[in-house]
Amino acid sequence: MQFIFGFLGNKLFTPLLVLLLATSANASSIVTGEDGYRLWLKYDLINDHNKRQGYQNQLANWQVLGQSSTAQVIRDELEYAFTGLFGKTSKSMSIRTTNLLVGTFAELQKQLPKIKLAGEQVNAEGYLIKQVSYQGKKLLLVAADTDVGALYGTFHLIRLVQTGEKLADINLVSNPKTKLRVLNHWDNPDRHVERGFAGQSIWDWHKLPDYHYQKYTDYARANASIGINGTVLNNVNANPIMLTPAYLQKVKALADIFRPYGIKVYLSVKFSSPQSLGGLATSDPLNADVKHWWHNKVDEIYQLIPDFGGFLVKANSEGQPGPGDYGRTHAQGANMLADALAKYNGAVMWRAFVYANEKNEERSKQAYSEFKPLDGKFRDNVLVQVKNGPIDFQPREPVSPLFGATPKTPMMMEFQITMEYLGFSTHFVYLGPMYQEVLDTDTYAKGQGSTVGKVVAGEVHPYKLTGMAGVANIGSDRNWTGHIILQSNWYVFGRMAWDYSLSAETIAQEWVKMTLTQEQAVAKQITELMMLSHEATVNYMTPLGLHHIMGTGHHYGPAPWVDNLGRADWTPVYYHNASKQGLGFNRSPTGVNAVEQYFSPIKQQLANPATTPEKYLLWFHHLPWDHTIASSGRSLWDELVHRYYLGVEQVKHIQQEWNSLQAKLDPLQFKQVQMANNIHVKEAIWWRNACVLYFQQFSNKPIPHGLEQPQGNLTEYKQMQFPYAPGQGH
Ligand code: BDP
Repeated sequence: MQFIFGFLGNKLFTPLLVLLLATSANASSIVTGEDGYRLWLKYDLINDHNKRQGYQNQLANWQVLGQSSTAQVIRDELEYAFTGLFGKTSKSMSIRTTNLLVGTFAELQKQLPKIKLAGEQVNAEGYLIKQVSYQGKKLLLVAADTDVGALYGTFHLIRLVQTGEKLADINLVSNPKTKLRVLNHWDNPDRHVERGFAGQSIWDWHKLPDYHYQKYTDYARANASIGINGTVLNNVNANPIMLTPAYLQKVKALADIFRPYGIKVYLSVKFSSPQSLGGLATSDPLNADVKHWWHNKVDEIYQLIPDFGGFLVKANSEGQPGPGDYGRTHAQGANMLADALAKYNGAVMWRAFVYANEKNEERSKQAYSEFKPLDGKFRDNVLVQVKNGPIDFQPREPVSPLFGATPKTPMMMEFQITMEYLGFSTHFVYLGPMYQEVLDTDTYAKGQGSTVGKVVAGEVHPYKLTGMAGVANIGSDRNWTGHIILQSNWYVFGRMAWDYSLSAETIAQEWVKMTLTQEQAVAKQITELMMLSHEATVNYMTPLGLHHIMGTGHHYGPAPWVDNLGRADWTPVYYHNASKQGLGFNRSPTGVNAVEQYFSPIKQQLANPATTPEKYLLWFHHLPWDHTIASSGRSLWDELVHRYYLGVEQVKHIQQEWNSLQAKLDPLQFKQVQMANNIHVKEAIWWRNACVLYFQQFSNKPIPHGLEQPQGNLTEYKQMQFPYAPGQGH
């Protein structure tokens, strides 16, 4: 990267970089192998002969009970999976020759009246996997209340085989801990994906409703395999065209494909649709014509899609219309839609990502101030969907104070899976540790142990509806997510939405074994890299609680110097607040007092730099450059620089370790990740150099002893422009 700067001065950067990478690539051979399309559902032959034989003896003669389309999906998946994993499989016709039986409790009990199954432990989407003795032989059962539960159980069983787990004497029950486990696609009708870095939208709206890509079915399979049961097809910055009759036909086509996989479709709606589509003079939620319009629209949708999930709404946020335009509250807006959806059991997911300039309140506090007073004012079929942190999907944020603060209103988690603030799709970043950090955070809402995971699952306050949403990283790229490692983020989101208590490491291990290698030692090595990767990214981007210092608009690369945008609270300088005196945002009681929104003892802990976790230090405090960092004894300046350098070393470590695995990995998978890693290292160095040089102007202190001087020149870093960076909003 430095080399390129030498040439470029203030010219545009991207095209030349691409050219250099292309000409330096090894063009002499065709690389074949796994291109990533099959995701974690690869089902390659199990290499270890004994293991393969063992599974085959236990499973290869199987039977799926029931006639529904979901039962057929289970049959198809078992046939496909076992043929791949074992080399052959056979559907069994009679119970005497069957060693794996899948079905609902009702169907299973008909076949096996003498066997007692603990069906009461299983909820509507859960399942039981159990080995029983039947007529002198072992029989493995996958049993559920519903066909979809049986499908989830089947995928669990296949996962156990893919990851080499033992099946003998298995007896497990699994129930999802949250009810709505949905992806949010920020996809526009023109196929541009806002904050998408994996090509275009996978939805080809133009060819729908008639043309059905295989990818739609494989998308449904992948989601069902991790328990995702809903998808919001379009961007929260919604285009009202989605609600027109022609587009609803397209939505119906997708809903029909997804239904057998237990996946409901939802739509993001624009609050002003009664005006733009219905020709009304207003979209005031208390206006009778407006209500009527929405009721009719909802009726029209359910005529086509009887199991339609409901609406996601971004209102009065970043220029979107909303009830506030008429002096109404978020609750009044949400309830009007909820009333229209209620008779069909549809839900409203109303976003809490709101911050208004006029309020003159610090941005991190606004969502809480707006929604906390509305607790108890929402209908039963409304969830408030809040981002994990109080600002905006930064590489690291403390949790939003809304979690736990609304005993009567379900807070639905919104995680970002797509890499908007994390280096797009060339950075090797596994988000499991970040999700786990958030879900394990104790809110103290009802005393110790009231973790965010439990709040979201309705275990702290008993919510009727619960949910978790993930902003999808999926696009038209052959490997779905632009980078093979980033598939793991889709995967871990689904697994944690099912069960917030699963560990990021366990999930990474599963994913690696299913996606990259059957070799234990290799899987362990890659898992370690994945577990390191998020912290590494925080280190070279935003260590010690820094935030919002990315490039303007596209959010690509460092830009801590930007100070001239439409609103102060869009600019990096507002957030890092660097001066000759020090660095950081004072959100303690001596500053904007954002800490007051947390429960005790968190608010007291965060009020004091000495008791604030170092990872959030500069989020909550403005500290002098010579402030001593407890864990290292270094000054703030030295620690900051050390962390920037550490981040780069960690990324280089990931790069080197990955390269050392060449002989062990599929050539195409290896190469794709290798190329991305090379970009990742360059960009981590870019981040480090630009940020260190920038902050040094204020600290006026030398680079700590033992660290190389940052290369490059701040003026050149500042002049870099990326007008064609992908994923921007428009
Ligand atoms: C921001 C994104 C913007 C989204 C917004 C949102 O930059 O594209 O529209 O979040 O979540 O992070 O509504």
